[in-house]
Amino acid sequence: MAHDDALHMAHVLPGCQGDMVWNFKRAGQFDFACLIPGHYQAGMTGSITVLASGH
Ligand SMILES: [Cu+2]
Repeated sequence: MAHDDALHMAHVLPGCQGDMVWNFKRAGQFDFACLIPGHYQAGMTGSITVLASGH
């Protein structure tokens, strides 16, 4: 994944929502995590599956 765009992360207050855009160059399974110190260790992580597009 290319980290060349400020839209790839979002900071939101508790109970609020935000938007971000991730552009994946290939299909696959990718792990993601919060970059705030201690949050990864606290389990603020996840996994996303990117499917190949039909074109
Ligand atoms: Cu966090």
